[in-house]
Amino acid sequence: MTFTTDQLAQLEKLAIEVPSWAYGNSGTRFRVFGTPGTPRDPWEKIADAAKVHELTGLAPAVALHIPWDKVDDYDALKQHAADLGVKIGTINSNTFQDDEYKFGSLANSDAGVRRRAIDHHLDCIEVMKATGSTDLKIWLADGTNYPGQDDLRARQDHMAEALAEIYAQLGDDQRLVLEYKFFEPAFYHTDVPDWGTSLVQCLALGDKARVCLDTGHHAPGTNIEFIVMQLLRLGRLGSFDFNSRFYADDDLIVGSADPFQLFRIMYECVRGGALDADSGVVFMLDQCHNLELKVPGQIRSVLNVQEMLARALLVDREALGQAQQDHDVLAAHGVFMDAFSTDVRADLAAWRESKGLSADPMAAYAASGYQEKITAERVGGTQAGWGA
Ligand code: LRH
Ligand code: MN
Ligand code: MN
Repeated sequence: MTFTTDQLAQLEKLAIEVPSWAYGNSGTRFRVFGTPGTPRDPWEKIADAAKVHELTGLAPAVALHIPWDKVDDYDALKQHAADLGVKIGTINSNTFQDDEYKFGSLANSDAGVRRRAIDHHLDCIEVMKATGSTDLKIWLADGTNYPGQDDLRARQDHMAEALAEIYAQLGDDQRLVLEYKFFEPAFYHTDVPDWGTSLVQCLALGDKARVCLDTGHHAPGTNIEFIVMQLLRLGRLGSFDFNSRFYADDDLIVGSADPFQLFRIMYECVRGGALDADSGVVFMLDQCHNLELKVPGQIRSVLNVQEMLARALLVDREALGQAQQDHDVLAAHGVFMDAFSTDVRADLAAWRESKGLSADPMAAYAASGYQEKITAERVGGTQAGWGA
C-alpha cells in the first residue's frame, strides 16, 4: 500500500457534488445530440447521480439548477434523493435564459429587471429551505458586447445592491457563492469577470459570501492553483466547478485535458486544508457530456478527481519544505513531480474493495445493465437546460 494511515484519512474526506445538468442532453451552438437513456425530469437526473455515488462512493450530493430542475414538491425531491442515498447540494440560480435578461439581470440598468432577478434568487432560497441545501450559487451572464454600451461602474453598483438584498435573506446556515467568468456570453466586458471582482463583492456582503472557482472560466495560461491558494488563505473559497478545457469554457471531463493542472489544484487544496469539513469548500463538477454517455462520463470524472487528490497526498511535504528552505529548486520540483508521477490506480482499486465497492466502477457500470434499463425506459429525454 502506497498510502499512510494519515493519507488514507484525507482521501476518505473527499465528497464530490455532481451537477444535475450533466445527466441531461447538451451540446454546442451548432447541435445538441440526443443520448439514449437521458433523464426526462429532475427525479431521473437524481437517480443517475445516485448511481454514480453507488458505484464510486465519492459523490454523495447533487446540485440543482433552477428552473431547469423545477418541481412542484421539493420536500418530495429531497426525500427521493435520500431514498437513493444522496442529498441535494448547491442550488444554482438561472438568470440567463429569459428574454427579460437580454441586457443583464442583477447588473441591468433597468430596476424592474433587477427586481425580477432578485425575486428569482429569493425563490431559490425557498428551494434551499425545502431541500436542505446550504449553498446558493450565483453565476451571472451579465455583461456588454461593445465599449460604451453601458456604464461599467453603475452596473457594478447595481449588482452590489442586488446581491446585498439577496444576501440579507439567507439563513444562518446558508451561504451565497458567487461564480466568476471572464467572457461569454458577453464578449467585451463581464460584470463578474474574475476572482478579484467576486471577492470584493463577497467581502462587501459578509462572512457567508464565498467565491466559486470554475476551472473553465479563466484566460488560457492563468495559474489557477495560485487563485485556489489565495482564496483558501483568505477563507473565501466556497466551491469549485470542476471541468476541463482546451480552448474556452469547454466543460469537458475534469482531469482529461490537463491532469497535471488538476494535481496542482488538489495539492493546494491539501496544503490549504480544503478537505476539512470546516473549510466549507464544496468540490462540485460543472460539465456537459455531449458525445459520451453521461453516467459513465460522471463516474470517470469523480475518479479523476480522486486520483489526482491521491497523488497530491503523496507529496512528501517534509522533503519539499526542506528543499524549499534550501532554495534547492530542482530537488523541490523533483519531490513535487515524484508524487505526480506515481501510479495510484491499484491502490485506489484496493481502497474501493476495502469499502465493498467494485475495484473498477467503469466496468461495474457497463456490467450493471443500468444503461440498457434507462435506454429502454426513458423515451424522449430532453436537453439539460437550454430549451428544457
Ligand atoms: C456558466 C456556468 C455556470 C452555470 C453553468 C451551467 O458558464 O459555468 O456555472 O450555472 O455554466
Ligand atoms: Mn460553472
Ligand atoms: Mn461555465
